[in-house]
Amino acid sequence: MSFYHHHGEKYRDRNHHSFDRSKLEGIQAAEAEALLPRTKAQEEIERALEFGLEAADLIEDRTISCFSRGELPHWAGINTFLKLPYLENVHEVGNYDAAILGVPFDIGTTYRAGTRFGPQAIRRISALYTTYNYELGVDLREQLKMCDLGDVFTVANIEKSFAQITKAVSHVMSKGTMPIILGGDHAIGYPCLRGVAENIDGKVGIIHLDRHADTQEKDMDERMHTTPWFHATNIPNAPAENLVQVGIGGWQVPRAGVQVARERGTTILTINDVDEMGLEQAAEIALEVAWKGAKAVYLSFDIDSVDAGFVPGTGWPEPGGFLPREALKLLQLVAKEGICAMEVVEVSPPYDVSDTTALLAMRAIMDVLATLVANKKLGGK
Ligand SMILES: [Mn+2]
Repeated sequence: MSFYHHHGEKYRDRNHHSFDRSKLEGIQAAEAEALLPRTKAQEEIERALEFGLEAADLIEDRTISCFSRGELPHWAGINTFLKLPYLENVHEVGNYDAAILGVPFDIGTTYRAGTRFGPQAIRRISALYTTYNYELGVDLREQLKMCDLGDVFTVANIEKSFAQITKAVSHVMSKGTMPIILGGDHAIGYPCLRGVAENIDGKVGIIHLDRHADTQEKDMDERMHTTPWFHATNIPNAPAENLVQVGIGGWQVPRAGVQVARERGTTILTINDVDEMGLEQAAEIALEVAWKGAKAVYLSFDIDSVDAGFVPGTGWPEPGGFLPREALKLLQLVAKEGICAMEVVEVSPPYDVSDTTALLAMRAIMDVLATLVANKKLGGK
Protein backbone atom coordinates (compact mmCIF):
# COMPACT_ATOMS: atom_id res chain seq x y z
CA MET A 1 0.00 0.00 0.00
CA SER A 2 1.46 3.32 -1.06
CA PHE A 3 1.82 6.40 1.09
CA TYR A 4 -0.61 8.23 -1.20
CA HIS A 5 -3.21 5.50 -0.86
CA HIS A 6 -3.01 5.81 2.94
CA HIS A 7 -3.43 9.52 2.67
CA GLY A 8 -6.42 9.18 0.40
CA GLU A 9 -8.13 6.89 2.90
CA LYS A 10 -7.42 9.33 5.66
CA TYR A 11 -9.07 12.15 3.81
CA ARG A 12 -12.05 10.01 2.83
CA ASP A 13 -12.49 9.08 6.51
CA ARG A 14 -12.40 12.72 7.49
CA ASN A 15 -15.39 13.41 5.27
CA HIS A 16 -17.46 11.00 7.35
CA HIS A 17 -17.26 13.16 10.50
CA SER A 18 -16.17 10.39 12.86
CA PHE A 19 -16.43 12.85 15.75
CA ASP A 20 -19.41 14.59 17.32
CA ARG A 21 -19.07 18.31 16.52
CA SER A 22 -21.52 19.28 19.25
CA LYS A 23 -19.19 17.87 21.92
CA LEU A 24 -16.31 20.17 20.98
CA GLU A 25 -15.63 22.95 23.45
CA GLY A 26 -15.12 25.30 20.54
CA ILE A 27 -18.59 24.62 19.16
CA GLN A 28 -20.28 24.79 22.56
CA ALA A 29 -18.48 28.04 23.40
CA ALA A 30 -19.63 29.62 20.17
CA GLU A 31 -23.22 28.70 21.04
CA ALA A 32 -22.86 30.04 24.59
CA GLU A 33 -21.68 33.42 23.35
CA ALA A 34 -25.12 34.10 21.87
CA LEU A 35 -26.61 34.04 25.39
CA LEU A 36 -24.36 36.77 26.80
CA PRO A 37 -25.86 40.26 27.10
CA ARG A 38 -24.34 43.34 25.46
CA THR A 39 -25.90 45.84 27.84
CA LYS A 40 -22.76 47.15 29.51
CA ALA A 41 -20.84 47.31 26.24
CA GLN A 42 -23.63 49.48 24.81
CA GLU A 43 -23.59 51.69 27.90
CA GLU A 44 -19.84 52.07 27.53
CA ILE A 45 -20.22 53.22 23.93
CA GLU A 46 -22.92 55.74 24.86
CA ARG A 47 -20.82 57.11 27.72
CA ALA A 48 -17.80 57.42 25.43
CA LEU A 49 -19.82 59.36 22.85
CA GLU A 50 -21.22 61.65 25.53
CA PHE A 51 -17.96 62.36 27.34
CA GLY A 52 -15.51 61.93 24.47
CA LEU A 53 -17.42 63.70 21.64
CA GLU A 54 -18.79 62.08 18.53
CA ALA A 55 -16.17 61.05 15.99
CA ALA A 56 -15.05 63.25 13.08
CA ASP A 57 -17.34 63.13 10.05
CA LEU A 58 -14.93 60.95 8.07
CA ILE A 59 -15.29 58.06 10.58
CA GLU A 60 -18.00 55.71 9.28
CA ASP A 61 -18.42 53.62 12.46
CA ARG A 62 -20.49 55.96 14.64
CA THR A 63 -19.85 53.91 17.81
CA ILE A 64 -16.32 55.37 17.75
CA SER A 65 -15.85 58.52 19.83
CA CYS A 66 -13.38 61.37 19.22
CA PHE A 67 -11.46 60.85 22.48
CA SER A 68 -10.87 57.21 23.47
CA ARG A 69 -13.02 56.54 26.53
CA GLY A 70 -13.47 52.76 26.61
CA GLU A 71 -11.75 49.50 25.68
CA LEU A 72 -10.69 50.58 22.19
CA PRO A 73 -8.15 51.19 20.86
CA HIS A 74 -6.19 48.82 23.10
CA TRP A 75 -3.08 50.98 22.61
CA ALA A 76 -4.85 54.13 23.84
CA GLY A 77 -6.13 55.35 27.17
CA ILE A 78 -5.13 55.43 30.81
CA ASN A 79 -4.15 52.02 32.07
CA THR A 80 -6.09 51.07 35.09
CA PHE A 81 -6.53 47.28 35.31
CA LEU A 82 -8.64 46.37 32.24
CA LYS A 83 -9.39 50.13 31.94
CA LEU A 84 -11.79 49.70 34.84
CA PRO A 85 -13.02 52.81 36.60
CA TYR A 86 -10.40 54.15 39.02
CA LEU A 87 -12.18 54.32 42.37
CA GLU A 88 -10.54 57.29 44.05
CA ASN A 89 -12.94 57.18 46.99
CA VAL A 90 -12.28 53.81 48.63
CA HIS A 91 -15.34 54.26 50.87
CA GLU A 92 -17.43 53.31 47.82
CA VAL A 93 -15.73 49.96 47.23
CA GLY A 94 -18.74 48.07 48.58
CA ASN A 95 -20.59 48.87 45.35
CA TYR A 96 -18.36 46.41 43.50
CA ASP A 97 -18.09 42.61 43.34
CA ALA A 98 -14.30 42.71 43.01
CA ALA A 99 -11.68 45.40 43.47
CA ILE A 100 -8.14 45.48 42.11
CA LEU A 101 -5.50 46.85 44.45
CA GLY A 102 -1.80 47.10 43.85
CA VAL A 103 0.78 46.46 46.56
CA PRO A 104 4.02 47.94 45.18
CA PHE A 105 6.41 46.41 47.68
CA ASP A 106 9.78 44.71 47.15
CA ILE A 107 11.84 45.26 50.31
CA GLY A 108 11.06 41.69 51.35
CA THR A 109 13.11 40.27 48.48
CA THR A 110 16.26 38.26 49.19
CA TYR A 111 17.80 38.44 45.71
CA ARG A 112 16.36 40.42 42.80
CA ALA A 113 14.04 43.31 43.64
CA GLY A 114 11.73 45.17 41.25
CA THR A 115 8.34 43.80 42.25
CA ARG A 116 7.36 47.28 43.43
CA PHE A 117 6.73 47.87 39.73
CA GLY A 118 4.60 44.71 39.43
CA PRO A 119 1.20 46.41 39.73
CA GLN A 120 2.09 48.98 37.06
CA ALA A 121 3.30 46.30 34.66
CA ILE A 122 0.23 44.12 35.11
CA ARG A 123 -2.05 47.11 34.57
CA ARG A 124 -0.11 48.15 31.46
CA ILE A 125 -0.34 44.76 29.76
CA SER A 126 -3.95 44.38 30.88
CA ALA A 127 -4.75 46.88 28.13
CA LEU A 128 -4.53 44.15 25.50
CA TYR A 129 -7.25 42.09 27.14
CA THR A 130 -10.92 42.08 26.29
CA THR A 131 -13.45 41.27 29.01
CA TYR A 132 -14.71 38.16 27.19
CA ASN A 133 -13.40 34.59 27.52
CA TYR A 134 -14.38 32.27 24.71
CA GLU A 135 -14.09 28.83 26.33
CA LEU A 136 -15.69 29.83 29.62
CA GLY A 137 -18.44 31.82 27.90
CA VAL A 138 -17.99 34.72 30.32
CA ASP A 139 -17.97 38.46 29.66
CA LEU A 140 -16.69 40.19 32.79
CA ARG A 141 -17.92 43.58 31.58
CA GLU A 142 -21.48 42.27 31.54
CA GLN A 143 -21.36 39.94 34.53
CA LEU A 144 -19.09 41.47 37.16
CA LYS A 145 -18.90 44.89 38.77
CA MET A 146 -15.21 45.71 39.15
CA CYS A 147 -13.08 48.72 39.96
CA ASP A 148 -9.40 49.57 40.32
CA LEU A 149 -8.56 51.06 43.73
CA GLY A 150 -5.04 52.02 42.76
CA ASP A 151 -2.21 51.12 45.12
CA VAL A 152 -1.63 50.79 48.84
CA PHE A 153 0.71 53.49 50.19
CA THR A 154 3.67 51.31 51.12
CA VAL A 155 6.71 52.78 52.89
CA ALA A 156 10.39 51.81 53.19
CA ASN A 157 9.80 49.64 56.25
CA ILE A 158 8.53 46.10 56.19
CA GLU A 159 6.39 46.09 59.34
CA LYS A 160 4.87 49.52 58.71
CA SER A 161 4.03 48.48 55.16
CA PHE A 162 2.48 45.25 56.48
CA ALA A 163 0.19 47.36 58.69
CA GLN A 164 -0.86 49.45 55.69
CA ILE A 165 -1.49 46.36 53.53
CA THR A 166 -3.58 44.64 56.20
CA LYS A 167 -5.69 47.74 56.72
CA ALA A 168 -6.30 48.12 52.97
CA VAL A 169 -7.21 44.47 52.37
CA SER A 170 -9.38 44.37 55.48
CA HIS A 171 -11.24 47.47 54.32
CA VAL A 172 -12.14 45.86 50.99
CA MET A 173 -13.14 42.58 52.64
CA SER A 174 -15.29 44.40 55.24
CA LYS A 175 -17.41 45.82 52.41
CA GLY A 176 -18.15 42.38 51.00
CA THR A 177 -15.94 42.96 47.97
CA MET A 178 -13.34 40.49 46.71
CA PRO A 179 -9.80 41.92 46.81
CA ILE A 180 -7.62 41.09 43.81
CA ILE A 181 -4.11 41.92 44.96
CA LEU A 182 -1.30 42.76 42.53
CA GLY A 183 2.07 42.24 44.22
CA GLY A 184 4.59 42.98 45.26
CA ASP A 185 6.95 40.35 46.60
CA HIS A 186 5.61 37.36 48.50
CA ALA A 187 6.19 38.91 51.92
CA ILE A 188 2.80 40.56 51.37
CA GLY A 189 1.10 37.15 51.67
CA TYR A 190 1.10 37.49 55.44
CA PRO A 191 -0.39 40.99 55.80
CA CYS A 192 -2.91 40.27 53.03
CA LEU A 193 -4.06 37.06 54.72
CA ARG A 194 -4.23 38.90 58.05
CA GLY A 195 -6.58 41.46 56.47
CA VAL A 196 -8.71 38.68 55.01
CA ALA A 197 -8.83 36.48 58.13
CA GLU A 198 -10.12 39.22 60.43
CA ASN A 199 -13.20 39.45 58.22
CA ILE A 200 -14.00 35.73 58.13
CA ASP A 201 -16.20 34.28 60.85
CA GLY A 202 -14.49 30.88 60.84
CA LYS A 203 -11.40 29.25 59.41
CA VAL A 204 -9.63 30.42 56.24
CA GLY A 205 -7.85 27.88 54.06
CA ILE A 206 -4.90 28.81 51.86
CA ILE A 207 -4.11 27.42 48.41
CA HIS A 208 -0.57 28.43 47.53
CA LEU A 209 1.07 27.84 44.13
CA ASP A 210 4.82 28.27 44.31
CA ARG A 211 8.23 26.65 43.76
CA HIS A 212 9.16 27.77 47.27
CA ALA A 213 7.60 26.79 50.59
CA ASP A 214 7.96 30.25 52.19
CA THR A 215 7.39 28.84 55.68
CA GLN A 216 10.46 29.89 57.66
CA GLU A 217 10.06 32.33 60.56
CA LYS A 218 12.64 34.91 59.54
CA ASP A 219 15.21 35.39 56.82
CA MET A 220 18.23 37.57 57.66
CA ASP A 221 16.44 38.78 60.80
CA GLU A 222 13.33 40.08 58.99
CA ARG A 223 9.94 38.83 57.78
CA MET A 224 11.00 38.59 54.14
CA HIS A 225 9.32 37.01 51.11
CA THR A 226 10.51 33.61 52.29
CA THR A 227 8.34 33.78 55.44
CA PRO A 228 4.66 34.66 54.77
CA TRP A 229 3.04 31.31 55.64
CA PHE A 230 4.88 30.91 58.94
CA HIS A 231 3.22 34.09 60.17
CA ALA A 232 -0.08 33.60 58.34
CA THR A 233 -0.57 30.19 59.94
CA ASN A 234 -0.01 31.76 63.36
CA ILE A 235 -3.29 33.61 62.87
CA PRO A 236 -5.79 31.63 64.97
CA ASN A 237 -8.37 31.19 62.18
CA ALA A 238 -5.79 30.36 59.48
CA PRO A 239 -4.35 27.07 60.78
CA ALA A 240 -1.47 25.28 59.09
CA GLU A 241 -3.61 22.18 58.53
CA ASN A 242 -5.60 24.25 56.01
CA LEU A 243 -2.51 25.37 54.10
CA VAL A 244 -1.83 23.46 50.88
CA GLN A 245 1.24 24.29 48.80
CA VAL A 246 1.39 23.15 45.20
CA GLY A 247 4.35 23.04 42.82
CA ILE A 248 7.07 23.20 45.47
CA GLY A 249 10.53 21.83 44.78
CA GLY A 250 14.05 22.28 43.57
CA TRP A 251 17.08 23.98 45.05
CA GLN A 252 15.49 27.06 46.58
CA VAL A 253 13.45 25.56 49.41
CA PRO A 254 15.41 26.48 52.55
CA ARG A 255 15.71 23.71 55.14
CA ALA A 256 14.47 26.10 57.84
CA GLY A 257 11.15 26.33 56.00
CA VAL A 258 10.94 22.57 55.43
CA GLN A 259 11.39 21.98 59.16
CA VAL A 260 8.46 24.30 59.93
CA ALA A 261 6.30 22.64 57.28
CA ARG A 262 7.03 19.26 58.90
CA GLU A 263 6.36 20.49 62.43
CA ARG A 264 3.12 22.22 61.51
CA GLY A 265 1.79 19.53 59.22
CA THR A 266 1.21 21.66 56.13
CA THR A 267 0.38 19.76 52.94
CA ILE A 268 2.95 20.04 50.16
CA LEU A 269 2.43 18.74 46.63
CA THR A 270 5.66 18.85 44.66
CA ILE A 271 5.76 19.31 40.91
CA ASN A 272 6.45 15.56 40.65
CA ASP A 273 3.34 14.81 42.73
CA VAL A 274 1.25 16.92 40.41
CA ASP A 275 2.88 15.45 37.33
CA GLU A 276 2.17 11.90 38.44
CA MET A 277 -1.39 12.32 39.70
CA GLY A 278 -2.50 14.89 37.14
CA LEU A 279 -3.94 18.35 37.54
CA GLU A 280 -7.50 17.23 38.38
CA GLN A 281 -6.39 15.02 41.24
CA ALA A 282 -3.97 17.68 42.54
CA ALA A 283 -6.79 20.23 42.53
CA GLU A 284 -9.06 17.79 44.38
CA ILE A 285 -6.47 17.36 47.12
CA ALA A 286 -5.85 21.11 47.32
CA LEU A 287 -9.57 21.77 47.70
CA GLU A 288 -10.00 19.03 50.29
CA VAL A 289 -7.17 20.36 52.48
CA ALA A 290 -7.95 24.06 52.14
CA TRP A 291 -11.72 23.73 52.61
CA LYS A 292 -11.62 21.28 55.54
CA GLY A 293 -13.90 22.95 58.09
CA ALA A 294 -13.14 26.34 56.50
CA LYS A 295 -15.52 29.20 55.71
CA ALA A 296 -13.38 30.67 52.94
CA VAL A 297 -10.27 30.00 50.91
CA TYR A 298 -7.50 32.44 49.99
CA LEU A 299 -5.56 31.95 46.75
CA SER A 300 -1.89 32.88 46.51
CA PHE A 301 -0.31 32.58 43.08
CA ASP A 302 3.44 33.07 42.98
CA ILE A 303 4.34 33.61 39.33
CA ASP A 304 7.63 31.75 39.93
CA SER A 305 5.62 28.52 40.32
CA VAL A 306 5.84 28.54 36.53
CA ASP A 307 9.01 27.32 34.83
CA ALA A 308 11.73 30.00 34.76
CA GLY A 309 11.74 29.91 30.97
CA PHE A 310 8.25 31.45 30.88
CA VAL A 311 8.65 33.99 33.67
CA PRO A 312 11.97 35.81 33.29
CA GLY A 313 10.58 38.78 35.22
CA THR A 314 10.66 37.35 38.71
CA GLY A 315 12.86 37.54 41.78
CA TRP A 316 13.86 33.89 42.28
CA PRO A 317 13.45 32.06 38.98
CA GLU A 318 13.60 28.25 39.30
CA PRO A 319 13.51 25.81 36.38
CA GLY A 320 11.16 22.85 36.35
CA GLY A 321 7.93 24.47 37.45
CA PHE A 322 4.50 24.44 35.83
CA LEU A 323 3.93 25.09 32.18
CA PRO A 324 1.75 28.19 31.83
CA ARG A 325 -1.26 26.21 30.70
CA GLU A 326 -0.87 23.79 33.63
CA ALA A 327 -0.82 26.67 36.11
CA LEU A 328 -3.84 28.26 34.45
CA LYS A 329 -5.76 25.00 34.44
CA LEU A 330 -4.92 24.36 38.09
CA LEU A 331 -6.06 27.86 39.03
CA GLN A 332 -9.35 27.30 37.25
CA LEU A 333 -9.86 23.95 38.96
CA VAL A 334 -9.32 25.34 42.47
CA ALA A 335 -11.33 28.52 41.82
CA LYS A 336 -14.49 26.57 40.98
CA GLU A 337 -15.39 26.18 44.65
CA GLY A 338 -15.00 29.88 45.37
CA ILE A 339 -12.15 32.15 46.49
CA CYS A 340 -12.54 35.02 48.98
CA ALA A 341 -9.45 36.92 47.85
CA MET A 342 -6.50 36.40 45.51
CA GLU A 343 -2.94 37.64 45.29
CA VAL A 344 -0.52 37.39 42.38
CA VAL A 345 3.03 38.02 43.52
CA GLU A 346 6.67 38.20 42.44
CA VAL A 347 6.28 39.89 39.05
CA SER A 348 9.46 41.94 38.67
CA PRO A 349 9.18 44.06 35.50
CA PRO A 350 12.84 45.23 35.38
CA TYR A 351 13.81 41.60 34.62
CA ASP A 352 10.87 40.89 32.32
CA VAL A 353 11.08 40.30 28.57
CA SER A 354 8.29 41.51 26.29
CA ASP A 355 5.93 41.76 29.30
CA THR A 356 5.72 37.93 29.32
CA THR A 357 5.67 37.57 33.09
CA ALA A 358 3.19 40.39 33.67
CA LEU A 359 1.00 38.92 30.92
CA LEU A 360 0.82 35.56 32.66
CA ALA A 361 -0.04 37.26 35.96
CA MET A 362 -2.82 39.13 34.20
CA ARG A 363 -4.08 35.97 32.56
CA ALA A 364 -4.14 34.12 35.88
CA ILE A 365 -6.36 36.78 37.44
CA MET A 366 -8.69 36.86 34.45
CA ASP A 367 -9.06 33.08 34.42
CA VAL A 368 -9.85 32.98 38.15
CA LEU A 369 -12.41 35.80 37.87
CA ALA A 370 -14.10 34.17 34.89
CA THR A 371 -14.17 30.79 36.66
CA LEU A 372 -15.78 32.36 39.72
CA VAL A 373 -18.42 34.01 37.52
CA ALA A 374 -19.03 30.86 35.45
CA ASN A 375 -19.60 28.89 38.67
CA LYS A 376 -21.73 31.61 40.25
CA LYS A 377 -19.29 32.21 43.11
CA LEU A 378 -18.94 35.93 42.39
CA GLY A 379 -21.13 38.65 40.91
CA GLY A 380 -24.57 40.10 41.33
CA LYS A 381 -23.89 43.57 42.75
MN1 LIG B 1 8.29 31.65 45.02
